[in-house]
Amino acid sequence: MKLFHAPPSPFVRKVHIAAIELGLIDELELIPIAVAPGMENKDYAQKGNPLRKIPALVRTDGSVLYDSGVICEYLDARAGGGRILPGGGEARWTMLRDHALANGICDAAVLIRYETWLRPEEFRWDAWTQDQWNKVNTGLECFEANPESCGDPNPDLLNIAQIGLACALGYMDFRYDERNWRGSYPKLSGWFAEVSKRRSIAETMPDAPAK
Ligand SMILES: N[C@@H](CCC(=O)N[C@@H](CS)C(=O)NCC(=O)O)C(=O)O
Repeated sequence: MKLFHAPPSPFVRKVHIAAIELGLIDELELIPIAVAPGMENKDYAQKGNPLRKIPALVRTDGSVLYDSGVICEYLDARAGGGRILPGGGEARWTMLRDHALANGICDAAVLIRYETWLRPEEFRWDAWTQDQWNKVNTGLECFEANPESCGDPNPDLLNIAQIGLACALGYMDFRYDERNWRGSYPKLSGWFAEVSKRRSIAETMPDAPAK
């Protein structure tokens, strides 16, 4: 299978981590691609994701899956099912909700990056950016206040919500280190320190500054 990939993307990283956790990483070929709003990427729009967003997964039969949550569910099913998210029951809904919260934090953080890096300075909208920061903060506050949503940082397998949260915190470190999120969220800080010792997290650090 081929995974369209860029190390800085928290969404791509989520799939990468899930593949390592599930023991499927050797089945994935990482195809580097640069994406950003405004880049045409016509070929990728045809062969990958028509929305030109990453990740997209090309399966062995040539069919394509996106977005990151769908790909993670597919990998889970391929690894037997019920491994990084429960196959059913109340626990599944709670975990999908927590995953959506982590994903929303990533969405807001990535949009801020586009606003402050890509958009010409004269068109920037400060109130909008502050609103996105508010979403990041209230999302992180929710995890900080609900340790059960973060879960055990040393499980046999990370679950999809934990993977999403680790990607959100990793993206904060990568793009917004100066904001020192650890000072505001001490429980998340301790949780992330433990989780970061895992192979899946350590090997997928977004260390390349260019997108
Ligand atoms: N909901 C999507 C979000 C993917 C996403 O926004 N990826 C960013 C990279 S971090 C992207 O492809 N941006 C390019 C664009 O918006 O044109 C997912 O979970 O896969």
